[in-house]
Amino acid sequence: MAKPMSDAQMIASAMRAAPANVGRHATIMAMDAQGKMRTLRQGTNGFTCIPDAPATPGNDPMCADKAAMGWVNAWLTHTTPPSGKVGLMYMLEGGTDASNTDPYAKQPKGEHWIKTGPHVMVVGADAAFYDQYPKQADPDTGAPYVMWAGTPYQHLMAPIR
Ligand SMILES: [Cu+2]
Repeated sequence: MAKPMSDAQMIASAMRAAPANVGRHATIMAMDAQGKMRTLRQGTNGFTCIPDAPATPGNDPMCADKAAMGWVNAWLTHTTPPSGKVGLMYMLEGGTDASNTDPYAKQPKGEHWIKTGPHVMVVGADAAFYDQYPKQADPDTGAPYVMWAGTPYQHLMAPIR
């Protein structure tokens, strides 16, 4: 694991997840070693940005609106995401995920990490929304695809470049 970032470094990392004008006014939260969230800076625009997760090989800060943050918290606590709340998340630095099928995989099982370039995510939508998109275990990450399909945490990964 990389050496821990300072609070200032975490804030800078988190803000890079979103367009500058969103990151600037966002709340910044970081996860401690126990997986608990800590507020580094209070924001005003309803977005919460989280710095790169050092446990994954890629640089993957994220920035979530209020509904998406509820979804993130549900994922972290293994609870059911609130229903009927569609959320938007920015990951403009891209991301790496251990698995496209297992929301809690920490390492790829035999296969490679799922690498996605700069993208936005849509969480909490109806199944019919996700049914429009591919759901392969090893997706083409250059076009929109569903991550963690068929789980309570399925979401759309939509590259923007
Ligand atoms: Cu993502």
